[in-house]
Amino acid sequence: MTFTERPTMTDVDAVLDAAGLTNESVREYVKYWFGVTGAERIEVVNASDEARLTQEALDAGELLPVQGGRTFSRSYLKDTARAEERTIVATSDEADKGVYNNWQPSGPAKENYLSLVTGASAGKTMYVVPYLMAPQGSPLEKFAAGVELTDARTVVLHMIKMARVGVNYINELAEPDHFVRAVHVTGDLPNLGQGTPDDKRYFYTIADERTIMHFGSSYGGNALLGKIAHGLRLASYDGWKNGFLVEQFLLLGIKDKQTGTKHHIVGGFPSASGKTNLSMTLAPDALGDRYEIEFFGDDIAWLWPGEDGRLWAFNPEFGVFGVAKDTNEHSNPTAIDAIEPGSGAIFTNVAYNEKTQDVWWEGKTKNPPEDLDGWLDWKGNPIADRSPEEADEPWAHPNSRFTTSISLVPNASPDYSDPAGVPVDAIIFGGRTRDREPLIRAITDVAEGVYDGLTLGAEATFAADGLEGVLRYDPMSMRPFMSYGEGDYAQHWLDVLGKVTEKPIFAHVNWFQRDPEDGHFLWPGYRENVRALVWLIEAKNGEVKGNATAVGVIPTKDELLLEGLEAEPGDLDKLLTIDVDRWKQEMGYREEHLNTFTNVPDAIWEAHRRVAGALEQS
Ligand code: OXD
Ligand code: MN
Repeated sequence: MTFTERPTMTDVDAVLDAAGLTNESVREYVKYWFGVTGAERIEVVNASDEARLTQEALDAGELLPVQGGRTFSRSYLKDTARAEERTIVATSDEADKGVYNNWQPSGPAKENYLSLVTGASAGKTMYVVPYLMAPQGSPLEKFAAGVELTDARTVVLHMIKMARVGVNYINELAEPDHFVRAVHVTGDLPNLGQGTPDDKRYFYTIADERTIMHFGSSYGGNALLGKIAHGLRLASYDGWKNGFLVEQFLLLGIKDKQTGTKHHIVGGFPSASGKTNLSMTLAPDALGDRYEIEFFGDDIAWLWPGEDGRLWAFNPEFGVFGVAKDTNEHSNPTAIDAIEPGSGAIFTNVAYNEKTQDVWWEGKTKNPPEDLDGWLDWKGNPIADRSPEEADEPWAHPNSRFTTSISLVPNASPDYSDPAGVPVDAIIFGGRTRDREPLIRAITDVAEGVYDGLTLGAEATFAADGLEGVLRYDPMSMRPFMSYGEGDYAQHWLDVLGKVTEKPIFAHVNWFQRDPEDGHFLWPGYRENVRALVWLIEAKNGEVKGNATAVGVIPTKDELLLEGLEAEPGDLDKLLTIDVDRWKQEMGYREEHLNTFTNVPDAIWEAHRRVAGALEQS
């Protein structure tokens, strides 16, 4: 039920009644923000509204049709990625301030937000999107319920794919007031001064009040509040206070078809280090008779110590919001299947052909389509009209995305929605690095594993961003999502794992090592990466011994399953050794990095000194 004139509060009650939204706390919250934002209409959303809302968005020109019942949206051209410098964690306690969380006191933050959004949704519909960031019935369900209020229909459509959406998820909360209040107001995008000193965008997480207040974007992590603002940033604060971990981790399973056993791996990778591709991978053909990879999630894991003494995990998301660039049959065949005609996928900021209703992005095929007729770049400009100077500009935005449902990924695990979660056998980290990091090094000591996660980093993507050989550190791949101090975060990791009696094994992986002479990649990557993961599981189970080094245990060549692998034997030798001098240099950078944090636990410094001492002796 919608209104053409701004409804009175009585009418709002009628809308909420008609939608069957009975949770009194939610109703109050909805009415309060409806009053503040000045929206003209109000609508409560369930997942079953997807087809109707899609049609409305197509009719309104917010979405364009893509062959096979899929859709395409183009965002405002200065609104194409998360704005980390505009993202703020606010609480009432200054002790929550960290290096990365842009902490502010919550009082002024809330006041500023109110002034920004008062009347800012005039003329628009306020969509009420009740959601759950967990499989229903999970032990962490209490922390997973939320209600996003948004004035953007495309945001609603993304939320329906990315989260479990519906009134049923919030009507019967054990504690009716215990839900995340997630307010999203788009604002007047062409007049927000993006990137100028007068930038009006503010993305606040009021962590200790479980409230999210975002203004000034309708893109991705800035706007799909269930995913990043709640599912990662706010939930990690909840986890700190309530004994669980929330990380930007993939989650996958390896099934051994011979023995019938399953093992589960979670892992953190800084951006552009292949996390989505790894999470959705298949076993290499040569190992396919023996192993099957099951997909659970490409971006977020919640982890907790179970009563059985193991570490358990689930993916709180319901969909995949993947970077389109370089997604193709070779790099990520299961993603390609999940966005085929009939999938209902939504593409954002890719290149679009207005005549054939096709989409394209860099790396989808080796070369762009030859016939330029109808092709528009992500900004909507015809490719055929480009001047010679513009010829090399990408067709798609580098952060263009596809959005699809986990259930459409062909190797989605039958257990991905199991409320019990799955037990975790291994925790891996992997930043893109051209040297120093071997293919895989396993770490059994928990403090050394946590230390390794805290010193995770990747090479700056462009040489100009940083010094050659110096990493951009991204602890546990949580740098943009840290909600409290890094030292406390490290201690929390130690505390949670301290409760786990069957410890997962840690490992650091690197698929990107290059030959120092000619720069070629030493490892073929993609599906072949599964070989390193199988070795890791065998190492955890004591089936292989490897070679001990100062920085962890590295596989011997015989232990890796190499059947069908196309790699130079010499390359493999380089991948399975440690460059001690480079490592010693790295230890100095690590020390500087850890010194930027306060309250780093002694156990972490001891781990650092142990590794440094072992390197000195190698
Ligand atoms: C991200 C994402 O921004 O997953 O990290 O979308
Ligand atoms: Mn992510």
